Amino acid sequence: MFDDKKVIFSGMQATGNLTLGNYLGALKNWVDICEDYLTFFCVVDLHSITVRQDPAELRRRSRDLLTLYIAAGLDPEKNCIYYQSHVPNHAELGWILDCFTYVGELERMTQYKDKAAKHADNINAGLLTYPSLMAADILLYQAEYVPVGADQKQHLELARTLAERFNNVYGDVFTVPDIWLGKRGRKIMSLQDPEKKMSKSDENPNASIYLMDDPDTIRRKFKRAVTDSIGAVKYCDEQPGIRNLIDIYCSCTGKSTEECEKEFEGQGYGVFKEAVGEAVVGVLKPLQDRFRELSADKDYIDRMILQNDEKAMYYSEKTMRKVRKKIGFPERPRLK
Ligand code: ATP
Ligand code: LTN
Repeated sequence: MFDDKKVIFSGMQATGNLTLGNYLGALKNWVDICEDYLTFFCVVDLHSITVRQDPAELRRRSRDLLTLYIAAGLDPEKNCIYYQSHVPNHAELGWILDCFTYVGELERMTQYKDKAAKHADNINAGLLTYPSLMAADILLYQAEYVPVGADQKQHLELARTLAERFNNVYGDVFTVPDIWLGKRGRKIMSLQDPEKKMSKSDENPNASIYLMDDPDTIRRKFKRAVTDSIGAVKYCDEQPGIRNLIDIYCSCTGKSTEECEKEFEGQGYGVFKEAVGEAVVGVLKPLQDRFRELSADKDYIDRMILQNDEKAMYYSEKTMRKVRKKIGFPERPRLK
């Protein structure tokens, strides 16, 4: 809580091309819920370097991601949209929380295990301590709610544990955050293997819809989406491919599962897949147009970056002053 307003914090990494999963699981929810809260939406570039990055590419992608937040409908005059690396308090609190996190807790994280297996030649300490930095991001702004996809649940639980652990030693310093899962789109699955989540690092380009895919590519990918031989548009466990397509369709159109099942009753998968493709094009096309427009307006984006850096510094510094004092770091002397 700051200024009598509840706080929302979330972030995304600027690595790889964003997918429909990132949009429906996270970004779209941010836009839907941001009203009435004090909000911070961060491009978490410190997190990105746990995996080796090309510098020019990282810089470009980070800028694109920040622009995309705005293109998706987050007004940067109202929502604090900024780069993590511009606010050193993230790194400082990250270190402090490292000292309150047990190695065993970090080694249990499934994302760590997955990434360590994938990058066996670079299992660096940052990959392991990633979740305490993520906790720092959230606790720095006293966030009540963190809108993310279901895959981030384990990290959020650690953030809660660390807030409680710290508060038990030093009194009430941090707000204990809650995960905010959207009603739909919590876990969008791969179009080629509906048992796997849609991921920007999937090697098969047909498995994911990228936010910048052109309309024909989107239509084609849905046409090729893996379904089953049952032949009915029904939301059930036996039909994971169809269930995923229903989730996507409802998420993009605002319709309910029942409405969708009814709409496509007695119709083949071809008609349904085409409709899902059109629904996604209808959502992504305006986003892409707005993105291109904004990208061309360099001054506007630069101004928003500077303005929001200050805002993020202002609020995070409030928390950090308290933390430094509680821990026992010496105050900066003031000369008379
Ligand atoms: P990678 O696959 O490379 O690990 P990612 O696609 O999971 O990356 P992240 O940057 O880790 O992307 O996630 C950004 C946000 O998008 C998070 O809130 C995450 O929960 C959400 N998200 C990612 N994939 C999905 C998905 N398939 N369905 C719903 N939400 C998702
Ligand atoms: N780990 C998150 C990205 C992230 C984040 C955060 C999300 C870093 N810090 C703080 C919410 C709040 C992911 O999506 N991979």
